[in-house]
Amino acid sequence: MPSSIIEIIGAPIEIGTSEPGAVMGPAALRTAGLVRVLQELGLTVRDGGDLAPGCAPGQRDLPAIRAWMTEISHAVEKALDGASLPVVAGGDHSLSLGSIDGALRHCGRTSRPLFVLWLDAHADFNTLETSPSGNVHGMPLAALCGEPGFDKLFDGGPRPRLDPRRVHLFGLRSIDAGERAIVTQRQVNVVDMRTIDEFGVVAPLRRILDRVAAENGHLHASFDVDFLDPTIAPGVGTTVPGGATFREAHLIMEMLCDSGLVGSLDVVELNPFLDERGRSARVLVELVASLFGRRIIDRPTNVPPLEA
Ligand code: 4U7
Ligand code: MN
Ligand code: MN
Ligand code: MN
Repeated sequence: MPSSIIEIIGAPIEIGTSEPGAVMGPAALRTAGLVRVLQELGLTVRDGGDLAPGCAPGQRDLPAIRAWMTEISHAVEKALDGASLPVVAGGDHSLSLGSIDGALRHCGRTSRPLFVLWLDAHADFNTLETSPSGNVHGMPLAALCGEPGFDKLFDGGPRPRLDPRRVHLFGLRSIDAGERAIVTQRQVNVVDMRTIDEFGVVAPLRRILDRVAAENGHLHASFDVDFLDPTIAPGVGTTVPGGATFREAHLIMEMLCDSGLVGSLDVVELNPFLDERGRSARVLVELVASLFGRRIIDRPTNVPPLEA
């Protein structure tokens, strides 16, 4: 890992979704042991608690979105500037507007290209025009990549743009017609579930990691709970059948860990109100632990290692 200091940033928002409950996500992740498992790995964890921009609780208008995104962006940028690794605990996926904006600002100053690994059933590439729902959690990538119409979501002033060709959607299995056209036109990279069925997760992920490493990039991983199959993670508002298994997700986390490339992370869309006895929160904490170095044993055998 690039940094052994993890900074937990709670972003209890559900401003981008019509399904109430995601606001409880950060609390559920902490209850499931997010901080403790990382400390047990020997990492230094700073939990600054939940962000609280000065808008009223439950406020859902544009000024509230702007206030949250500015706050999240600043927190992520500051953590990265201080050589910590920010983990933004959501909260719905609109929070990535802030977290990736912050990572872009940091990367601009360090002259490293930002890559995004978007682990999600959805593309989240709708614009205000193409969105069938009007929910902002289905739009963050379009907004970050500079599709038109989004300026009102951000505070004024110049803002860095995410290069869509450095975005890697992974686990895709639900895409709307309008966003499909944009994803294709902007040459966004896609590893959909069909690809994972055919090749597994290892080969497609290795290609992505090799690319990031070759360009000395900063990798921002954005983990939407609905990337996982609903049978293992029911606690999310937008379940789609046919998602990643526990073993696939776990292996992805271990490969990300081994790569040492992940510089920032979102854990989003957990909806404890829809969860079953904390199952989804617990699975997420297990996966985060694997991403940050938990392994079964360091050297599993004394015969020569197997080659994949
Ligand atoms: B999530 C949807 F129409 N595409 O835009 C939309 F299917 O952050 C769903 O990935 C978006 O969970 C899901 O509303 C957003 C819909
Ligand atoms: Mn850095
Ligand atoms: Mn999402
Ligand atoms: Mn999703």
